[in-house]
Amino acid sequence: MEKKNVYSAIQSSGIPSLGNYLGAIKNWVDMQNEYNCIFSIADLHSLTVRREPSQLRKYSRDMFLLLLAIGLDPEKNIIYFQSHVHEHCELAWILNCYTYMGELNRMTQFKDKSQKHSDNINAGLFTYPVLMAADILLYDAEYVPTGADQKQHVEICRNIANRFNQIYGDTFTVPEPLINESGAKIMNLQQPEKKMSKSDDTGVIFLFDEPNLIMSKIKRAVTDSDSKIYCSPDKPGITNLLKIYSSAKKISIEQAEKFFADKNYGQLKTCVGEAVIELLEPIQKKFVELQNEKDYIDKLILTGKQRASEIAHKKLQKVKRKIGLI
Ligand code: AQP
Repeated sequence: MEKKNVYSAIQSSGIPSLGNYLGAIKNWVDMQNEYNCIFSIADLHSLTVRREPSQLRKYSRDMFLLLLAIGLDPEKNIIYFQSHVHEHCELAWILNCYTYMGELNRMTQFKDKSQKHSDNINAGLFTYPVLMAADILLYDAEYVPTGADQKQHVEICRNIANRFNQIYGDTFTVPEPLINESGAKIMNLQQPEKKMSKSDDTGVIFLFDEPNLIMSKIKRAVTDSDSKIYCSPDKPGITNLLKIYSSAKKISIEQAEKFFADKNYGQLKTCVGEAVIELLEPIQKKFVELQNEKDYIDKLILTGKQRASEIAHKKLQKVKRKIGLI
């Protein structure tokens, strides 16, 4: 049986957070044997917020190393930088002409990010989902593994693909989101009603945090005045810690609740801290090793670009033919 295609991406907008890891990239590793996987570092998406060029360069390269450090095999998977494949921008322009302002206006991420960056509400922030649709549709992805926050963007991608297919006949594969429930939305440790983001200043665990820092951030996590450990909408802090624990330990939420039933908040925090440290330590070690392999990494970056470009080029040619471009 032919393997199905999977596409996913991560912005190089900072040091990845525990949310990015548990909600998205950890699942990529689990998928690499079963699917044809194409993973990109969405450096163009990262431009929607102003960045220091040297910092963006560093975050982007570090992200590439990190994807290898978490266990993605660069031969099995196509791993590349979005900006290395110009077809993404070309297709995004075309798809802009098949996307309605009303659809984009409904995107909650646009609303959230406009609030967060009120001094720079640029058109890229608004059309972000169209570029994301181009990313996915270029590679005929059947599945898009993602955190719950990106579900709406996959929905709009499906709408655009269906609309295009209806007008021009079968052109794009219509993708489905794949959301891993236990890590789907890891919340900020200081504001557990808000998702953890790599660009947050506080309440975030970064994948390169040292063990002591991880433990102290978890010890300072906001909880509540009750003392019972279970998941509930009125216990967002405790629910978040249980989610982190169950996802890090690969157990169900119910198993985590059972394990902590007779323990107190202090014990919960220590166990969560230890689980996260145990999860991240081997990744951090591998990342440091890869930093010393510059030539090898440069070669992989080039190979990723070539492999992705080949697929993207064919698809864009097809689209151009269909819509009547010479
Ligand atoms: N808190 C989260 N819990 C679960 N999954 C999450 N993801 C992000 N935050 C969480 C998932 O990580 C993948 C990569 O995300 P991205 O970097 O492309 O964009 P984002 O969703 O905007 O991530 P951040 O960390 O919030 O970035 P900034 O701070 O730059 O805006 C996606 O699959 C996402 O769902």
